[in-house]
Order: sequence, then C-alpha cells, then structure tokens
Amino acid sequence: MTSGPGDPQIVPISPVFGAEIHGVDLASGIDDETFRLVHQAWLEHGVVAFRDQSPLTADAQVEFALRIGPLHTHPAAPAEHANAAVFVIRTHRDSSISNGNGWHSDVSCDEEPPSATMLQIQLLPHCGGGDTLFADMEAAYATLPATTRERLCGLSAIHASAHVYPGRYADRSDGKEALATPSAVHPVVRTHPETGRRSLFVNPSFTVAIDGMDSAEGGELLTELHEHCTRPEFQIRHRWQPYDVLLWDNRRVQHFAIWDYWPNERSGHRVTVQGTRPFFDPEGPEPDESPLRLSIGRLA
Ligand SMILES: O=C(O)CCC(=O)C(=O)O
Ligand SMILES: [Fe+2]
Repeated sequence: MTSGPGDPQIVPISPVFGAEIHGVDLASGIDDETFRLVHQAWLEHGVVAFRDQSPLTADAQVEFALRIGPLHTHPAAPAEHANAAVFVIRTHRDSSISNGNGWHSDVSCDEEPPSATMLQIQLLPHCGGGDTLFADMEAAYATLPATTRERLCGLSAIHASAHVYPGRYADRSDGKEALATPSAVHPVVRTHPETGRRSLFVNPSFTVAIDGMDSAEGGELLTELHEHCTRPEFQIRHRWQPYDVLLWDNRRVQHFAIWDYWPNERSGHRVTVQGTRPFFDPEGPEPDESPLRLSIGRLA
C-alpha cells in the first residue's frame, strides 16, 4: 500500500532546523500529495529524517530522488553499485578514510553542487556511534552582526578538491578511471533558489580561499567563519536506527559523519540530486532577527 495524504507527521528536531518524519513508508512508494508534503518539509527544515523504514532497493531510492530532480554524478568516486546512480557509503576495519568525516556540503567544489542528498544507512556499527551531525548555515548567517553580513555579501570563495579526492577512492577502482578534481568560485553568502533565504556557503573541507584576498587575510576570515558555523546552537545530531533515511539540503546545511566506531562496520546507500549554480541575489530579503542568543564562550 502506498502512503496516502495526511499520513506524514512532521516533528521538528530543534527550534532552529531539522525534522523527523513519521508515518511515511518509502519502500512502499508514496503518492504525489505525500511527496509534496515531505518535499515542503525538506525545504522548510533543511534536513528530514524518515523513521521506521525498511530496506530500500536501489531503484526505489533512485525513483524517490528523481522526483526532486535529475541526479548528480560524483566527479571522483567510481561507481561501486550495479546502479551507477547509487554511491556506496561503507566504512570498515580496513578503511583508511571514512566518507564525510569532516564538516562539508556535498561536492561544493562542483560548479553546480548537489541540492539534495538522500542517504539510507543499512548496517549500523555494533558498538553504537556513527551519528551524523548537521549545521544550519541560515542560522549561522542570521546570527552574524549586520556589518559582517554586509561585508560577506560582496565576497566569493574558492572551493577546491585537488587536496581531497586524489587517493580517496583508490579502494573503489583499479586506478584507470580519469580522476576529476573540480574547483569552483561560489558566493560566500548564497540565496536559496527555492526559498529565497540567505545562508553562508563556505565549509572547511572544500573552501580553500577567499577570491581576491591574500592567503593570510582570507585564511583568517575563513577560520573565523568555520568556527562560527560549527557552533552547537546551529547543530542537530542524528542517531541512526537501522534503515532510517535522511534527506538534506546541501544549499542550506553542512554535515559531519562521525567515525567513532572503528573497527566496526557501517554502510548504506546515497543518491544525490543535481543542483544549480550557487548565486547571491542582492535584492533578496535579509533574515528576521535570529532568536538565538550566542554567548561568548566562557568558563563558569
Ligand atoms: O555517512 C553519513 O552519515 C554521511 C556521509 C556523507 O558525508 C555523505 O554521504 O555525504
Ligand atoms: Fe557528505
């Protein structure tokens, strides 16, 4: 039976962003009205976690992602799954790296980075752990002083991958595939193409420099921004249950997949949706004043 209208219960995870969705069974397929509701919830909350799921076939996962838009192909990771649109997430005893183990927005080094990422974790580490953190870059932007926001709105940053991708997916190939290491210049503050809201679009994994600034000045600004962006007030933490499905908006959030479970194994399937080129609309609205009250770090 497909999930019908009125089924989804959307429960916010924090006052800032993120929501859990109950009452939707993705493996059975969802009708258009249910899709509309979860799509709207995804845009509103930035990350949605579908609970109480069963294993999705690659075809079912791809079919859902295609309802959001055409799929994105990873520039550097050779396909490991029979369905080339599926990116296998797997970390085990012999892994030298674990995918996503650092703050990032997926493939922000692409000219047109992914909009949505849909991930189902199917095997959880026996010892627990393997949570995924998210940070809301709309909140990060909205809590900056007005003068800082004004300054950042005129800036662009360089997102690179030559320091990230070479060797990273060596275990997935015989080394014969051409390895692409894209780089792109993106606005530091981006306007969301669907909601019109502004967010900070820099991350410590791919963003290597501020365009037109020397490395000392740009590096100092990026360090300050990364520190601000990863404040706990902007974060949620997803503790996976088997077969949960997460759908996040890379145009709005960063994430960090914690590798605290070695030597245990964790695995799942990811599918990404093609995004458009990030842009900044100077005519767009500034956010309302944030209700967050950020205290200066202080030991009591
Ligand atoms: O494994 C995870 O929780 C997320 C890994 C990651 O960063 C990704 O799939 O984009
Ligand atoms: Fe990621």
